[in-house]
Amino acid sequence: MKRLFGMRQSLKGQSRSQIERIERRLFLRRGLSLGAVALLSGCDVTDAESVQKVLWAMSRWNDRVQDWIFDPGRLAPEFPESAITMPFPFNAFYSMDQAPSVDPEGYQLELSGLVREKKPWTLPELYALQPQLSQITRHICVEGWSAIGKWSGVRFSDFLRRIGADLTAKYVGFKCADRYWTSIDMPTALHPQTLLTFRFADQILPAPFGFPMKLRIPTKLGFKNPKHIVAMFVTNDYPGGYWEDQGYNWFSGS
Ligand SMILES: Nc1nc2c(c(=O)[nH]1)N[C@H]1C(S)=C(S)[C@@H](COP(=O)(O)O)O[C@H]1N2
Ligand SMILES: [Mo]
Repeated sequence: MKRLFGMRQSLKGQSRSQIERIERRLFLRRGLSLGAVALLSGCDVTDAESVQKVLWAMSRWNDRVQDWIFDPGRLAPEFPESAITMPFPFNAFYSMDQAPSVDPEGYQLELSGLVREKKPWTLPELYALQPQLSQITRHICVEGWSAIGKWSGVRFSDFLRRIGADLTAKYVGFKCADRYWTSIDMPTALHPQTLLTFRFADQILPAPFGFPMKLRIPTKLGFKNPKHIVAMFVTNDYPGGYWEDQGYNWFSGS
């Protein structure tokens, strides 16, 4: 609502009802573009394909609005150690015993796209990154559960600067050892609470919870937090993701 509030300030002299009318009009105009999508597609609700198309368009429109209201300074709540959920729930698109086992010796993080330093990173090099910090936040899964956990690592913004990423690019994409993939918007990548983590509950990330590396984003839903990251790329071409390509809303954040 940043822009609406800005608008409210610039209208200081106006009466409340006038301001409310203007706000309504702004909402209507945005609402209309959504209605127009449904009208233009001439959607026949018995035709699954055109319904699908309209839903996709609505979700992409939703991404734009969420990006528009995203406040890079707004922080997700943090909690004391006593609030940590134990045992912490596991989730993936497979069962816990099928989590990938990544060989720490042979591991290399591959970098590509709009980054200056494309040299791959070994685990000892990643562990040596400074400064390292810990954060206790709530992880929320679309499947209807949430849990509070502690993750430690480096600010993702520090890492992106270190590799000379183009910070004006639109997206950062991730590929994982279990063939999962996802992508996020650059403002979220640069958010101060977005961490590239190596530890969970003060231990090296256990295999099911994302060894060797998980991107922890407390401002986004669980499925936007990739575990077992093996490659990263910076791009202006929409990369989608494993669940996103099956209909989960891409932005899925606050
Ligand atoms: N590589 C990978 N990352 C993933 C997933 C996955 O299946 N593979 N699942 C996502 C989903 S839906 C959730 S809720 C969280 C679960 O993380 P947890 O096992 O640490 O609770 O990981 C996310 N990141
Ligand atoms: Mo999830």
